[in-house]
Amino acid sequence: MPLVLTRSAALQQRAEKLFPGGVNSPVRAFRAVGGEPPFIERGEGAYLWDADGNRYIDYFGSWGPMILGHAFPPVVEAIQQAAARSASFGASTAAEGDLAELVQFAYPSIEKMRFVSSGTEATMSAIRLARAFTGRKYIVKFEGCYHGHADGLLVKAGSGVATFGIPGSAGVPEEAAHFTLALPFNDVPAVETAFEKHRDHIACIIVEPIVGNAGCIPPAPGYLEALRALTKKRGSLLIFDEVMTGFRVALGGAQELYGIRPDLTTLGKILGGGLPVGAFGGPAHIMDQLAPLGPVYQAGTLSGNPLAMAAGIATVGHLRDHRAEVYPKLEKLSAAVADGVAAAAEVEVPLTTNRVGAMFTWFFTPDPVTDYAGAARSSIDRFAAFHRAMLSAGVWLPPSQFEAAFLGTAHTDADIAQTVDAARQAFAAIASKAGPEE
Ligand code: KE4
Repeated sequence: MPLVLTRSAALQQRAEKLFPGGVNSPVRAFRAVGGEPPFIERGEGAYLWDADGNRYIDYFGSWGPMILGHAFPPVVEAIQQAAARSASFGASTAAEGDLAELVQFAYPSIEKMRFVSSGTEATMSAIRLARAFTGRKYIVKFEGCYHGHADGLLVKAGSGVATFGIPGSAGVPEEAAHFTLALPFNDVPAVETAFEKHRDHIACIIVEPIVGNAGCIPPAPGYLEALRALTKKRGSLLIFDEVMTGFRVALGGAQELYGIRPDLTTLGKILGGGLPVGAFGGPAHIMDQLAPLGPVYQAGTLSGNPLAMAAGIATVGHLRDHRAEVYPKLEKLSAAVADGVAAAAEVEVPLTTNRVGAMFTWFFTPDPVTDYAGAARSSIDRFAAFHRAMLSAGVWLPPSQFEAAFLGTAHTDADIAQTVDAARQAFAAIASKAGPEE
């Protein structure tokens, strides 16, 4: 049954007069999946309600942060209490140290850190630091990985850049992208060749250790170890961009899961419990290159904002204290929904499912997806039809084939059953419309 989106449509009409595409971030526009984007009015636990009162099971969680579910009471209370003491001072507060100590508990590789207000700021700053520390200019990233929208990183990027099929972004002068080498993910020889060619001119490799921005693509066995060995051998820094994987696939992110110690780590999303927080960190001898101690400048008016710190402390503190039950629960529920939907597709629609813990993607292709080229072979039309059908059935999925879906601790077995049932009906409808060639 089609969704009633009367009030959302009116809000979208107004929004398009105020914001390009009616949105404050491109991927929210639903351009890749068609239909009008519902305007969300509130969330609670695993659910969202839109402006017309439609309820959705949320497998998106604000692109990752809401791992404890929406309006998690300890987080709400922490923000309210902090707000009553004023929202911002522009001066140091104890809360920054409290959250930093929680980060250090989960990420032993982070001796010192800096809080910023977004993942983009975290990766941008980490790269500037790596270039200063090594005295080198080139950086290596991977096709389909997205590290935010800093000029030098919008090269063969994932997420919205892949969703809209734009090679990079207008407005980025070639000089800004010149020192960015974009290589295929899960391809060790490509990295070896890049080092052969650029020798000791590569400052760092920045990688999503589990790609989420091309859809979910796990590292091949030994791949991360190879990146670690190659960067050590060549004197380059290894930056794990754990903005998405941090606190998601394990309390200590991918570096805990795979036992790899990067030189620098970037964090975001869950770190702020839904409020704007990013962070970058690593060994003190690298981090102390930052002003006011060293020559690398990096700053932010709202860095370490008291409300954001309060939300982060409540979120990360809960994950730390309850990690023994949280992560096994996320694993069980995520396996159930990922495998359940895959099984529902079996007879109707070819599907490849990639999952690591509570991040997963159903690719509309029968072939394995181990890099961006593989993800790009998916049927975007079928994904769009699936997304629309699931939305109508009250299931909110990321509006792009090149994004990961997420689960949180508020999801229940009943939610999973409803989701799998909706998928079964969606696949039947897709298969009935498909021609023999699809
Ligand atoms: P932000 O600047 O959007 O806070 O973080 C950038 C970023 C950095 N690194 C990784 C691994 C990320 O996933 C992101 C942001 N993720 C996208 C969605 N996959 C943000 C959603 C959006 O652009 O609206």
